[in-house]
Order: sequence, then C-alpha cells, then structure tokens
Amino acid sequence: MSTVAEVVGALLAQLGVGHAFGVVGSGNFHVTNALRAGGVPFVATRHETGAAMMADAYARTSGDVAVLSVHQGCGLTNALTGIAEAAKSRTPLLVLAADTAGAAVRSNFRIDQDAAVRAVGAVPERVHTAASAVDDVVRAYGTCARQRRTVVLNLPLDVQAAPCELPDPLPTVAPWGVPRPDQASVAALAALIDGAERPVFIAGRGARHAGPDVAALAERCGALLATSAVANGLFAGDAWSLGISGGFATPLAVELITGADLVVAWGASLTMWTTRHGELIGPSATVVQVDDDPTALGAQRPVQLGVLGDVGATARDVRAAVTGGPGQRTEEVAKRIAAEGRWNDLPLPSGGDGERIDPRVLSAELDGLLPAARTLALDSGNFMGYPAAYLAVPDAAGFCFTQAFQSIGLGLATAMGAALARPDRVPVAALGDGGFLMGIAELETAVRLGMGLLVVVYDDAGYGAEFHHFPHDDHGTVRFPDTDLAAIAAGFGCAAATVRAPADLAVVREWLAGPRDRPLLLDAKVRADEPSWWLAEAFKGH
Ligand SMILES: Cc1ncc(C[n+]2csc(CCOP(=O)(O)OP(=O)(O)O)c2C)c(N)n1
Repeated sequence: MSTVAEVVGALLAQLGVGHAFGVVGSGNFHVTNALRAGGVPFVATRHETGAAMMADAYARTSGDVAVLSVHQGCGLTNALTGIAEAAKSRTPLLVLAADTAGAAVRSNFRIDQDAAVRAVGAVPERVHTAASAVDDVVRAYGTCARQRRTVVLNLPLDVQAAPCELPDPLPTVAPWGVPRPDQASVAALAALIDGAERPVFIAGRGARHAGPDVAALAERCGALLATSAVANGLFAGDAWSLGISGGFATPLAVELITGADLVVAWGASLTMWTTRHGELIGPSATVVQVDDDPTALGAQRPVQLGVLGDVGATARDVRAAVTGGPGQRTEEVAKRIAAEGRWNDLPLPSGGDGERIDPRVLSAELDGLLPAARTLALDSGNFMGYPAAYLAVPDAAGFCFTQAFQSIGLGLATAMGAALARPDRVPVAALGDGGFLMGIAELETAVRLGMGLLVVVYDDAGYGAEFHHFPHDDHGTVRFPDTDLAAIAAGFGCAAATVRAPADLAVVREWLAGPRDRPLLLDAKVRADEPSWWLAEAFKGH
C-alpha cells in the first residue's frame, strides 16, 4: 500500500506538471521523490526563493504548470517572496508545502500556512484526509492550471503518511475553452477602431499567447503596436512595432503613443509603469481594455470601453467586424520607425574612462555579441532599463520579467528557470550588484547544472536606485566597498571576468564559442554618476 505523499506526487506527474524545484527537508522528501519517480524533472536549489523563482519563470516561459516543493514552516516562509511574485503575475505555479500535523500544536515549524500564503495572494489548498487526497489534488491542480492561479497545496505530515492508493482510472483535468466576447462589445470596439485615425495597440501579459491575432487586427486597421514590459518581444520583427510602452520606451514610441487617438490595451492593465503615470495616454485619446478577467477591466485607470473576453478570440472577432484602413501606417511613420525605432538606433555616449563602462555602451555591445536566440531575465534596480532597452529579444518567451512584486534578488533564479524551459537559447541574467548578492546562492545551482548562463552584473558598488533617489543624503547605508564579484563567481566555479571597457567583452565571444558548460559572470564596473533616464519616472510613484 502506498502513502498519501506517494499518491500526491504520482498523481501530479500524471496530470502533466512540467518541472519541479525546491529544497528538500523531511516534510517534503517523499512527495518530491514520488514526483521524480513519476518522471517530473526536479532541481534542488540552495534557497527556497530561488526555487520559487525558477518554477515561476519556467511556468511563464513554457506555459506548463510548474511545481515548487518546500519543507513545512520555514521552508514555506523562505519562499514567500517568490510566491508573492508568482501570485501577482497569475503564474500557474503549484506549491507543495509540507505542513505540521493538526495535533502538533507545539511544533517549532508550526505557523498558519493558509493565512501566510493568502496574505501574499496565493490560493491555499490542503490535502485533508487520505480519503479526499485525490480530489484535493485535482481541485488544486485545476485551479492552478485553468485559472492561472498560484496555489499552495498544504500537506500535513500525518495525512502524508496515511495509506492511500492511486485511483483507476486516473482523473484528468481538461483545459477550459477560451471565453469569447459578446457581440455588442465586438461591434463597439470595431466602430471605435474604424473611427480612429491614429490607433495604437498595447499588448500585455494577457496577450502573450495571442500575438499573431492582435498583429493581424492591427494590420487590417493600421494600428501601431507596443507592449508592456512583461510582454516585451511579442511583436519582435514587426515593422510597425514601437517596442515597450512606459519607462523603457524610446522617444519615438513616446511621441507616437502619446499622439494616438485610440489606445486599445490587449491583456494589459495600463499601469503607471506602462503609461508613465498616465502621461503616455493623450488627453483626448479613447481608451479600450480587453481582458478575460473582469476585475482587471478599468482597475488601473478609467476606460471608455471594457471588453470581457480572451484576447486572441476578441482580436479575431473584431477583425471580422472592422472595415479596416491605413490608420497611421504611413510611409513617413515607417521610415521613422526604421530609423529611430530602437534604442540601438540612437547615438551612444562615449565608452567611459577605462575604469567604469557606460551601462548603455555595455548593453549595446552585448546585444551585438549575443546570438539572436537568447532569453533575457532582469533583476530590479536603477540598471534595469539598460538591458531592457538595448538587448533585443526574439519573442515574448525570450524575455522574463519577474517584477510584479518589485523585489530585488530574483533575477538570477528567474534566468535559470527560463533557461530550463528554453534550452535552445542562450540565457542572460542582467542584475545589479545588490540583487546579485541577494540571490547569489543559486550560482552554485547553475554551476552544478552545467548551465551555459551569461550573468551580467551592472556593478555600481551600491544600491543605485537608492543613492540616486536621495542624491543629497547620507549614503552610508546604500553604498558598499568595491567588491571583486568575478573572484567570488570564480570561487563558485563560474568563468568570470571584470569589465571596465568594451574590449574586455572579448571574453564573451570566447565563452560563446566554447562548450558553454558553465556560467560566465561579467562584473561590469559601470558609471554611477547619474541615474538612468527611466528612474526619474519611477520616483514619482514613491
Ligand atoms: C527585497 C527588496 N529589498 C529592497 C528593495 C528596495 N530596493 C529597490 S532597488 C534597490 C537597490 C538595487 O541595487 P542593485 O541591485 O545594485 O541595482 P542598482 O539600483 O544599483 O542598479 C533596493 C534596495 C527591493 N525592491 N526589494
């Protein structure tokens, strides 16, 4: 007779979870091994936050449900920052959390796990008894996969140990169909589009599965295309794409988005980041939002029309209903996008003084060195506009932006989870020195996995976002002595180099040409005399 722990692991493997990550302790030992025995690959990380972020990034990049496995109490609390990020991003992440037995009221590990995960936006679930175990797992998996929710399935130790059998036949969880918009909404949106002269479409996370549908409608009605940061890459290669809307936008994108008379947000909630605190939406523009989640419609700012429906289905239905026209796809706009549509088209500052490289130059040089088939993940901080602006990505799966909770320290593990989902691409983690040192434990994991990961640290010897925010204050809390991050990374087993000038980047070419069987870390000593251009925008929100 098998146990509940074994049934939970085997059943999840059967239901089709994609990849598992975690730190194994006594409480999640058996369930993790049951997952592995069922064929689910598992990565043992060095910190639960790293595991949570790898699982989150894996799920975002692959589209599959990913699993995080943690020990009861402290294993779960260590993962909470990552769970919050996943929950805010509606990542289909299933957390298997061991829990103390109901009667173990004095256990050191005891906390109110339901309350803890509910507090960060995840859905608490529980395997209640051996008799209900299968139903409990199916319910948790269904909520996770069908509703794109981050679900924490608590597994009390006494229930885990109880005898249990896999049912025959095994249950299945079929996906739900996509919700189509109602006809009146389709007609209303089609009329607005046909009446617009300068339509712009902004696609967000909810459009990542539907890029071609949105682009096809845009083509018919002459709309220009942009994305929120999370959907960066969705329209890569489209001649009418303006790139990212928001703080990272090019001057041309700012001009054309601000000049739109109709802005349609596709699976984008038009946050202060995407609209630069509303500045990118012209005062007379009509704003429409399309989303399959009614609570998202109008949540961030008022909209003249809210359309409830799947983004892809809505774009297809509206395409059949519009008359169409050239919109703002004129020869002049085409020429301008071709000439100044990317940050890399604009003049760069001089390289630096040989001691400190300019972060724009560093980013643009890396863009030229790296193959197009790449996956870019970012940490948080002053630096992050530079890689977002200058490093092109091949498509939306090529960009992993775990910034819904705005935590530093998540970027390295994010890059690793995305890398495992797309082993055909060169993964790049762009980090500040603060975020890198916070998440450094997973460098050992990357070396152990033989991961060909490029880690670029924009090293300004401090929390740049903070010392630029408060330029006239005491910086004793936010500046640090210069640290030899290349030596630290080499100690972990990475290839590593210090970068002070573009010529130092020759090491990247050599590493790319080689077996790429270990990470390369670049400790790029960057100029820190001025804040990045987008940070001034961000400060307005604090
Ligand atoms: C977990 C967490 N702690 C603190 C902060 C506040 N914070 C935002 S940016 C930042 C500094 C980041 O420094 P670094 O990673 O070196 O990047 P830089 O700003 O220097 O480019 C801090 C401490 C945060 N966002 N997340």
